[in-house]
Amino acid sequence: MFSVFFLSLLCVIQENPFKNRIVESFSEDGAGNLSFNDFVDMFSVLSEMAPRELKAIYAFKIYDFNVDNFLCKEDLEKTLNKLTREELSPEEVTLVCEKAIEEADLDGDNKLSFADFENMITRAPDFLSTFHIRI
Ligand SMILES: [Ca+2]
Ligand SMILES: [Ca+2]
Repeated sequence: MFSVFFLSLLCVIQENPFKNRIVESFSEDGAGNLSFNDFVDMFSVLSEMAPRELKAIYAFKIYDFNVDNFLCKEDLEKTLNKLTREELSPEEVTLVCEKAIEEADLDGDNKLSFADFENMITRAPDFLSTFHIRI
């Protein structure tokens, strides 16, 4: 039973442009060394059954590349570049990220706190339901 979980998780991670970030985010030491418990946590968050709130917390952690607890323009640019596999021009990436921050930034500090991020997610209802394969 567990080996099926394990293999399906490995497939998801292997095809995923965020695999390094995912593993780092879930490792307790932050350096990508997963204990067995980290691994179980990672599976439960990435599975389809994970609660919405938990997925949102981990999505935020994964996209917060410089780990300052905010998603700034640079974090979003990195995210977008990975998601689009660099198909967009740098100008397009910047534009999309600026617009995304503008729309979701509730307190106007030009970066997204977790509350802002949750606001952004509610505008894209299918984001979390597909998070298990899309991150
Ligand atoms: Ca950040
Ligand atoms: Ca903000």
